[in-house]
Amino acid sequence: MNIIVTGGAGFIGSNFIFHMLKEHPDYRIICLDKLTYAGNLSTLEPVMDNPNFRFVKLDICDREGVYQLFEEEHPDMVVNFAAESHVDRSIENPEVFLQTNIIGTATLMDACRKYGIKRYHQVSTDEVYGDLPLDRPDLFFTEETPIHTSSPYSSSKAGADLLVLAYHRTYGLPVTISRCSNNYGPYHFPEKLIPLMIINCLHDKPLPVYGEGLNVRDWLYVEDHCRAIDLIIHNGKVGEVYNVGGHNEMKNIDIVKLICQALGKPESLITHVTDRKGHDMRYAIDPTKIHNELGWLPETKFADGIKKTIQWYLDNEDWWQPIVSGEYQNYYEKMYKDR
Ligand code: NAD
Ligand code: TDX
Repeated sequence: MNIIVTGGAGFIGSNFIFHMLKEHPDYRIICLDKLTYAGNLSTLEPVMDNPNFRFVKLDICDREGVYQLFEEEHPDMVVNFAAESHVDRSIENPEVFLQTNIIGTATLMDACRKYGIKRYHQVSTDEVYGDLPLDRPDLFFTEETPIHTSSPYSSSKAGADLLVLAYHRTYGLPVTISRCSNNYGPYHFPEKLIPLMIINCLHDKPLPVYGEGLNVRDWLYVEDHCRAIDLIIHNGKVGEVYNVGGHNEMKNIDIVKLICQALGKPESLITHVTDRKGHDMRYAIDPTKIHNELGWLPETKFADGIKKTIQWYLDNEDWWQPIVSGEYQNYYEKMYKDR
């Protein structure tokens, strides 16, 4: 089995590559990644010498390059993680989100149509469903929940999802889509909530909580997401959407307090800053379908996952220090200085 994994130098894509090479040692994995600010080649160092792994620096919007790679590799499957993924950046500059997340998805699927494919899998997000109110804990996102997006990021992901389903209906492309809740774990880029709070804590820097910090996210350990995608690409039904989440809802402020406590830092570091524009209130996934059809259940409890994640950042300063001391500082200054 030859699988092209796009966006494999990012957070979830790299964890997925490690998972696949371990669980399916006879598969060949070709990682296609543009290496944007969020892509990090050093993440893939542990597998670079694996004869069943190849890295190719390429933009998923580069039609010629993508077609050439298909001619060289004859992939059986494509799993598309490549995306601009940060909501705050999409609020500052939507255009690159439309380009990569929508045009890039179409380019990959055109290659799949031209050369033939057993499966195209789109890694999507629960953010396509918009948000749920805090006072209705009985409500969850199911696969039938209408698409109702809030940010340029989620709108671009929703646009891609609609296109994926259209390629299935119009051209018969064998597609599946997974819509997962917030992931956390090793190799999470430091601009996102959990790694940002861990690293700021370690530097005794203020911990910028948007608004009151009452927004709720449904956190899933990244390895559980990778297992879900592995199951969907092998056993999922073509043309179907699968929600992935572990019923682990937490308020942002509680996550930040927990990180302070785990690192022995005072809660006085917490600084409430101006809220995110259009900030989604609550995400909560109903994972009944993937459980009933594919037998998937999350394995890592949040209490264990967050401990492992904090320990990983303590043990892997070599990975995150070069990131936070480079261009990231300009980003941080721009996003947080006058907030
Ligand atoms: P990330 O930002 O850490 O990684 C994205 C990767 O894609 C990077 O390696 C980057 O270099 C690459 N990339 C960006 N533009 C590209 C392009 N034009 N061509 C080729 N490569 C390109 O993102 P992540 O958090 O790992 O998310 C991966 C996927 O999962 C995304 O599609 C995202 O929407 C989805 N998702 C993420 C979460 C989450 O909590 N992080 C939750 C649900 C779904
Ligand atoms: O400094 C911060 N302070 C803060 O309060 C940051 C970076 C975030 N937040 C809040 C905003 C959100 O309510 O924390 C919550 C989580 O924020 P992010 O880590 O930016 O994630 P989110 O916006 O929920 O989106 C993530 O999950 C869904 C991923 O980035 C998306 O790619 C995925 O689709």
